[in-house]
Order: sequence, then structure tokens, then C-alpha cells
Amino acid sequence: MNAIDLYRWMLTSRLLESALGRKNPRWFSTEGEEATIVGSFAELRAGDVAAPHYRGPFVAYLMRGAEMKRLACQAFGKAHGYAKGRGMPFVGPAGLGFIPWVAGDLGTSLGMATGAALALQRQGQGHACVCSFGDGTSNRGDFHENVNTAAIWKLPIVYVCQNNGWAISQAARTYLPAPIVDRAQGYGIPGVSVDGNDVEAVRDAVAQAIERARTGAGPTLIEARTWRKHGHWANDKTPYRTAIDQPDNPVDPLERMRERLLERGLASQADLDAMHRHIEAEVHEAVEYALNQSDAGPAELGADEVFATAARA
Ligand SMILES: Cc1ncc(C[n+]2csc(CCOP(=O)(O)OP(=O)(O)O)c2C)c(N)n1
Repeated sequence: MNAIDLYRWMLTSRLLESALGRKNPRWFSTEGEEATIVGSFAELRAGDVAAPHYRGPFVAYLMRGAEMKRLACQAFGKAHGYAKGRGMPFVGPAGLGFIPWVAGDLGTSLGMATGAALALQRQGQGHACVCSFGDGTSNRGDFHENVNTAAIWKLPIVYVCQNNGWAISQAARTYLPAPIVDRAQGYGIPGVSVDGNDVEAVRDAVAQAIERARTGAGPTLIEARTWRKHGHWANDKTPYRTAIDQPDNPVDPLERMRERLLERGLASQADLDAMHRHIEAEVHEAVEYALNQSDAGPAELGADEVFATAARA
């Protein structure tokens, strides 16, 4: 994906996520982490499988053709959401090559993604799976079982740890004794550490790992070091965050990319302003549309799937 499109998707994510967070206090904002997410899913082709982390999948869905209005509906529990407003607010479309978030259990998506990679290997068409997950999730047993299995069977999968330094209110320094990327050595696979605030660096690292997967050489573990700009969810005021846990100089991935585009002459300030206005209008329309939709009612919530109609004497 070219530099302009990478920036466009990061900006889409930033504007959409901040708008959703303003309306839903329990929205899990992705702000700050856009470069890691967009870079992770930028090089997938049709037929590949994507299993994005729960924080930030909306932009990954959009990059593969999802409708913003339906995503906004899901975020607000509306009947027109991709999962009819059921389950998690970040559930996305079926049928676009995603591993759906069917439950809130962190780590289970690694098992589904690894299983999908096994299916892709058996189909033998050179397709690959990219699976992202958080640093907290990396401490689940699922991580170890699945990376080990993928390494043994040389499955076509790329594991990207979206390391934002936090698991809710717990700082990663309290639960990670060593860099996550170092674990790769224990499974005999390549481990790549990348600046997760540099979208081009993430895209390139993941592209190389995808190529490796396509050729049958097996999985790669990538650790993308990024930062969580806000709290765990929109109304989290982060009273637990101390000075020691603040990144010294957090790099805003959007500002960095905007400067690069201008420096390289790929866009003018006027072009970028126009892009901003265009996406802002699209986001506004999607959010207003969703807010005016009906909430998921008993039919959408599956009351008829759970309760049998009582037989009357
Ligand atoms: C198995 C499991 N344990 C605990 C939780 C509760 N929980 C929800 S989000 C979260 C933090 C996860 O941290 P990380 O994987 O680093 O992702 P981040 O929220 O930082 O993006 C936790 C512990 C859960 N959903 N599933």
C-alpha cells in the first residue's frame, strides 16, 4: 500500500475512533496505535485471512471493504450492526476474510487464526494469515500453544504483537520480564522488533513476514512497540498512570506520516486538509446514521433462539 493510502487509513481510524469514543464511554479507543494496525493489514490480498486485535479492528475491516455505517451501528449496539448489535461493539463483518470476534476471551483469536493458517496451508494457494494481539494477551497460554504449533507445522501466519504498554490499568513492565520478540527464539522462528509508530516500517516488516509465510517457510513473530494515547476505554481517566509509565516522547504516527508526505512532495497541505474534511464528513454521516437507528431488540438479540415458546394447556 502506498504512503498516501497508509496515511488516509490512519486518519480514518483516528477520526472514526475519536467520534465513537465521544458517544460511547465504553469504546476501546485505538488512538496512538494507528500505524501498527494499518501497517499490519496493509499488504493482505484477497484470499488471505486477517485476525485483528480487538483494539482497532474497525480500520482493518474498512480496508477490506466493510461499511462504516454498519460498523458504527455495531459500536452502539444497534440492530443494523454487523452482529445485529449483539456481543462486542467491535465485531465486524463475516465474509471479508476476517476471524470474527465472537467472544470477549482474549487469546482465543490466536487459536482461530492458527487454525485458519492450517486451512490455508492445506489449500496450497499461497495465502497467509495475519493475527494481531496485545501485549497483555501475549501472556495467555493460547499464545504459546499456537506459536509453537505454527512453528512446528510451518504454518503461513504472521503474529503481530501490538504492544501499547498496558493491559487495562497494569503497566507492561510489571508483567513482561523480557521483550516479547525474544520469545521467537524459543520457537525457532524469526522475531522482528519494529517501531510501531512508523506505519511504513510496520508495513515493510509485515510484508516480509507474509512473503516468508507464502513460500512455506513458516511463521514470524513481530513486536510493534506503540502507545495507548488514552485510557483503556473512552471514559477511563487513567488515575493509575504514573510519570514512570508515560512514554518520554510519544510519537504521533499521523503527524510523522503527514510530515513525510509533505517533505516528499507526495501531497500539499491543501490536499491533506481536503482529505481531512472529506473523512470527517464521512465519519459524521456514519455516526449520525447509527445514532438514529433502532437499538437491537429481542429479535436481533436472539430471544427466539434462546427461549422456546411455552406450550399452553
Ligand atoms: C481471557 C481474558 N482475560 C481477561 C480479560 C479482561 N481484559 C479485557 S481487555 C484486557 C487488557 C488486554 O491487554 P492487551 O492484550 O495488552 O490489549 P490492550 O487492551 O492493551 O489493547 C483484559 C485483561 C479478557 N477479556 N479475557
